[in-house]
Amino acid sequence: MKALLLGFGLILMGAAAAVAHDYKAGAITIDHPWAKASIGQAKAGAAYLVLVNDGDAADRLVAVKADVSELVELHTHTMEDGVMRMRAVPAIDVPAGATTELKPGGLHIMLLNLKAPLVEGESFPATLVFENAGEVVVEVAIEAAVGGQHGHSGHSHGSSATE
Ligand SMILES: [Cu+2]
Repeated sequence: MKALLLGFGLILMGAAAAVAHDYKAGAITIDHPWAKASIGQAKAGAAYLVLVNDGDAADRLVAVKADVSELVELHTHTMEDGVMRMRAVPAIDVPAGATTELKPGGLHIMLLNLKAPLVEGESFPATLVFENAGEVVVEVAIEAAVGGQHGHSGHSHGSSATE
């Protein structure tokens, strides 16, 4: 019930700014998958979403499949010697009873070698693969890349996917 009310609230709040949308995979709610619109001919993009695990068991997001790019990786940001760096992670933990947020400057879904620029206002399907909950297809909304000081706009990794 609480989750239902929360979801309703998010819909009300999101109505003006963006289309709120969420999906279910077992006990996991996937809230508002979105990706940054491409700037120019950038070959890399990033997608974000919120994972709410209402279940009693931990799960893990182990892969994401999407046709918009040749490669899709799970990434995190770490601070090394005062410099923000990205690195690929094998999975993203989704602890029981917790909310895991993928957001600019943190965990994200990396889209490498985009086949075409991501256009604001459009969307694309992506398949999330959970270790326990299985696969779920979500529609990723492409939104304006606001706030150029964080996320991926500060550094390029289009040609160095293994960094
Ligand atoms: Cu990345």
